[in-house]
Amino acid sequence: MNINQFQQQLIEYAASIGIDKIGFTSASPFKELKNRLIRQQELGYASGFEESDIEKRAHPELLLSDAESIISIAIAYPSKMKDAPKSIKGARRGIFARASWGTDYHTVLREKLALLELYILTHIPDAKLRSMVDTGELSDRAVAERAGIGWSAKNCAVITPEFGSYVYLGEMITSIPFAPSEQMEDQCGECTLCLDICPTGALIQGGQLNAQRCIAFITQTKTMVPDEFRTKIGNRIYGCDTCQTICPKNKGKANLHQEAFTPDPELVKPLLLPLLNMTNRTFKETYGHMSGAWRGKNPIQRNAILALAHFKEVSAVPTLIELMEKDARPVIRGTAAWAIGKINTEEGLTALKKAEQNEKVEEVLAEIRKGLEFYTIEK
Ligand code: B12
Ligand code: SF4
Ligand code: SF4
Repeated sequence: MNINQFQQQLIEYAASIGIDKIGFTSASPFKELKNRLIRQQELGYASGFEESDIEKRAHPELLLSDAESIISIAIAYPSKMKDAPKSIKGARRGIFARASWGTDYHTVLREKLALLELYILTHIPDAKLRSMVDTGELSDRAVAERAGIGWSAKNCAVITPEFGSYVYLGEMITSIPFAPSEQMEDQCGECTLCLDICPTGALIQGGQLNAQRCIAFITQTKTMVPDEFRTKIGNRIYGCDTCQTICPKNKGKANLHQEAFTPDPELVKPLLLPLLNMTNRTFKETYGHMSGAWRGKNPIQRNAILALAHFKEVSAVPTLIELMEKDARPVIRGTAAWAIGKINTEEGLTALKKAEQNEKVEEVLAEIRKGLEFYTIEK
């Protein structure tokens, strides 16, 4: 088997099964990444969602014996939606970030990687292979950057010249000595638009994120949203795209060709009010196929309450009062209390005063009092 010839064949096969970009790198350790991961942890900037074993993250040879190379793949996802419904008074809507549009990308990329594995094994039966997407040990971005898929940009994303930053990444460690692809030059230059626009100042400097301040992270937590972020979250109910939508390298990159990621506008820009009373079962049936559903319905409902507060949606007050009085989850009761205060109706004031007498959980009581404070501030 001529490896160079097979590599070319593999590149062609990848294109034929809908992989938008493929690159190759050696399986040597990711030394710079290792230092960076240690530093991020020391600074308290990590999210906690990433693999905690830094050795495994930096050393592909620990994940596959005889590791020689890593194949990196990128699949583009859309930045534009057809027939987006309008968010209007009385019918306010939230927004799921683009990375949650259509079918969960983990499913799509894993299927493509499984096909690639099959193809390789039919030609090289004794090859050792190990694929991963997002939830694996490796840094998908660090692999993609070294495999020439794109450059590591100031907004942290790996940006491709063809599809902008709107690409999902995955990889396969292999025992085959494929030739490495050429790395790409940084193309951010002097631009700092993403750093300037980030609503929470989460981008500390080009390429460095404090995940604890990043709205994409905050929308996925299960606790009360810290006060300073409650208004900044806007109507985002999952993820945040702001540092990508502002990026000039994404201009004109609609990426509509991957059908699996075509969004259902009613699902990715859903009405907020119906979300609040959704059962677990309905949530799973309706949103279960989207990547944004991975943390369950609770964070989505909490974020939907914050979005209604953002719009000061008066018609939501009766439902919010019901949640504050009856919901079993303290985070939902507390967030509803805060939202009622923010929306600031007379009906809300009466309900908050009553709740102050009845609520037993200290964390929720604190939110009820914050809700009441809005009446002294705003009237
Ligand atoms: C944890 C995590 C998060 C966390 C933290 C994000 C972060 N920036 O670290 C949170 C929840 C905030 C998050 C948010 C998002 N995420 Co995320 N996330 C991950 C995950 C699981 C691990 C990332 C990680 O380890 N970060 C730690 C940092 C230190 O490493 P890194 O970003 O992986 O690698 C880069 C840096 O280390 C840098 N670097 C290394 N050394 C040095 C040295 C210097 C000096 C500098 C400047 C940089 C530098 O270069 C590497 C390559 O770019 C990956 C999947 C995976 N297994 O890799 C997906 C992943 C990074 N996420 C992804 C996406 C799409 C998103 C969102 C856009 C989703 C959304 N719309 O809300 C946002 C973007 C937020 C942002 N600005 O980064 C994609 C990115 C695709 C791409 N084109 O880049 C990934 C790869 C998932 C996937 N398989 O497609 N995510
Ligand atoms: S995803 Fe949003 S909050 Fe996070 S760094 Fe980008 S703009 Fe800032
Ligand atoms: S907005 Fe500018 S600095 Fe930020 S990633 Fe895009 S090109 Fe780079």
